[in-house]
Amino acid sequence: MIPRTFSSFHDAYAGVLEAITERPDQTISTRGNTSAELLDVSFRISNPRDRLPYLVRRPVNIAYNLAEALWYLGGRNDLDMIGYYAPGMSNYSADGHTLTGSAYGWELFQHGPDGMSQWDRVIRLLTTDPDTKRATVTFFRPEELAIESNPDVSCTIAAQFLLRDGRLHLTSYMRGNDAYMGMVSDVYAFTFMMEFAAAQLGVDVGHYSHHVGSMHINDRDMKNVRRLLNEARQDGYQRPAFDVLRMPTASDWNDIETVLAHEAILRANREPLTSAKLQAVALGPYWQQVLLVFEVYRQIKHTDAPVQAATLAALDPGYEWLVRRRWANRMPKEAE
Ligand code: 5HM
Repeated sequence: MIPRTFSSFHDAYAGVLEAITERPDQTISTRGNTSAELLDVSFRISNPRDRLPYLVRRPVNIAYNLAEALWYLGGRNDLDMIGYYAPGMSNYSADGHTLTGSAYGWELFQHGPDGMSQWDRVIRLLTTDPDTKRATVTFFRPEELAIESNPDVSCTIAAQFLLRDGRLHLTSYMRGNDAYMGMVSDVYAFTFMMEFAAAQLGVDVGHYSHHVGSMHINDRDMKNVRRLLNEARQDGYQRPAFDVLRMPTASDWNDIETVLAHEAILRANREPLTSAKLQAVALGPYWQQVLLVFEVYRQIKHTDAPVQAATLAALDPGYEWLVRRRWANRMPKEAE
């Protein structure tokens, strides 16, 4: 059995991967993928800010994780932004320009006939009726299955905010989740948005719960998963420890808009983010760090040179750890 509660996603990740590799319910083969599958997987993370795995065998693309969370918060569905961080996303786009099922932000922030979005309504509900059981947003739409060979059917069915004892919890419900790849970015983005919602409500962050009907590992990833588990399960293993970043409670939509505006400049390679420019941006240190990650990614995507030592030196230690390992071949010579 997978333990019900983990303190961090790092621990949950290894626990879920181990359970699927060691005790899968069955092997499935659907839409060109053969996978080991475990049904009805649920776990809770007691500290949702501790939302990243720190594994040398799988240094996550932190630029992608941040970009996806912001792409959602920006209410977007364009392939331009998300495809820059994950070129493979183009396979999910039916028209080559937009995403449908994966564009969770589009579902969250579209305005309905009442002039409000799903997000607006749950924030209002939680404000007026804090004990509500109704603060639910839905992503999966029945029509998605009516489209023949739809490349992008929403994997997340719904998510529910629960405000209890002054803390905001989030529970998400997914029909299917790729435990090796998709789960990392899904948990990252959902917990990031939950922290932003808590800031809007002026309450503490509670716990995050993840419920999945079909949790699976694709056969093509199995070798990497076993190597990763060898790392996490070796005798005396201790995960790298970093101070968990806390989104400032005063964060608001201006921060999101400012970050997205600068992200677009960096993505288009219009202007590098020098330290003088960063200091002039109207953002606090937490959000400046996000831009620094995007600057690292700009240097990687738009130049052939090693990432600048000064940019790395300005990064938060946890981000730096990930960047150095993810793009080891792009680090400056004096790097460790
Ligand atoms: O055949 P199906 O539509 O389930 O294929 C999509 C697969 O992408 C999911 O089963 C899951 O393995 C992965 N996925 C994920 O893990 C996709 C999305 C996009 O909504 C996601 N997480 N957020």
